Amino acid sequence: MIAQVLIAFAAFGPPQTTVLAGDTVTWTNIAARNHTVDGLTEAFESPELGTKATFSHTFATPGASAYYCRIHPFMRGEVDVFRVLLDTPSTPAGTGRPYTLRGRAALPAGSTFPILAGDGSTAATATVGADGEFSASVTPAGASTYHAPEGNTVRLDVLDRRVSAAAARHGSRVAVSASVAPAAPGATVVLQIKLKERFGWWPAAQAKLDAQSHVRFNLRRRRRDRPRGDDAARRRDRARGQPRGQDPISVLTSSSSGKNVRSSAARRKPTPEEPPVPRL
Ligand SMILES: [Cu+2]
Repeated sequence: MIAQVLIAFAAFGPPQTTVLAGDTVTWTNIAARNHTVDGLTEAFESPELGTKATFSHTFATPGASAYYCRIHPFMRGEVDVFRVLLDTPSTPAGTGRPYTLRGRAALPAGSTFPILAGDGSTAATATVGADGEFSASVTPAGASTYHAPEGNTVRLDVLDRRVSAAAARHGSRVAVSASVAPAAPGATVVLQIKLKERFGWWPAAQAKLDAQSHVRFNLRRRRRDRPRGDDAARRRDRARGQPRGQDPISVLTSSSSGKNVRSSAARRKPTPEEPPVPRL
C-alpha cells in the first residue's frame, strides 16, 4: 500500500507516518518552494522537488526511520514501520460488546498472533489471510489500547454516551449546538475544529452542559493567512470537484466518569477556507 505525506511550506504533514513493512510512502510537495526528502536512518535521498513533484520510497525494514529536508534541515519527519499494522478504529466501541479490529501483516498467510490489550492480557488471536489482512474480535470493558507483538498500538475508545450535534451558519457567525445522552449536566464539552494547514483537530472552545444536557457555541468566522502551498492544494481539489477532508467540526465531551465522547457534527458546515474561531 501507499501512504501519502504532503510537504508544506515548512513542514511535512503528517510529520509521523505509520506503515507496514513493504509499504511505500509517497511525498508530494504542495508548497511553492523546493524541498527534498532525505533519509537519516535509511540511506535514500530525493532530487529537489518543485511544486507538485513527488518522491516515493519503500520501507522494508521494521523500525523508526527518520528523514529531513536538506534545503531546510529543521524540517523533520518519521516513518514508523511495523510487521503488523492495526487500523486505527474509526468508530468507538460499546462497553461489553464485541468490536472487530482490522489490519494487515507482513507475515505468511495462515500465521497467527495474539492481540494484546493495554493491561498485557490477550484480547484475541488473529490469523493472517491470503491477502495479508486479518481481523480480530475484542470485547472491551472500557477504553483500552491494543497491539500485536512487533505491531503498532491503537487506542479504542468506548462510549457510554452519545453526542448529537449540528452546525448552522448565520451570516458571519456559526452556531454549533449539541446534546449528550444519557444526560450529563455539568460535564465539559470541547469543540474541535479541523485545520487542514495544521494537519488535524484543534480545540476551539469549551463549555459545560446545561441542566438539559445541552450546549451551544457561537463562533465568529475569520479569514486567515495561509501558506501559499495550501492554496495550491485547494485549487487542485476544487478542480477535482472534491470537498477537502471530512466534516470540519467535532464535539468532544468529557463526562464526570472521565470517559470521552467524540462525534462528528456539522450538517451545514463552515467553509474550510474560513475556519471559525471561538468568541470568548
Ligand atoms: Cu524544504
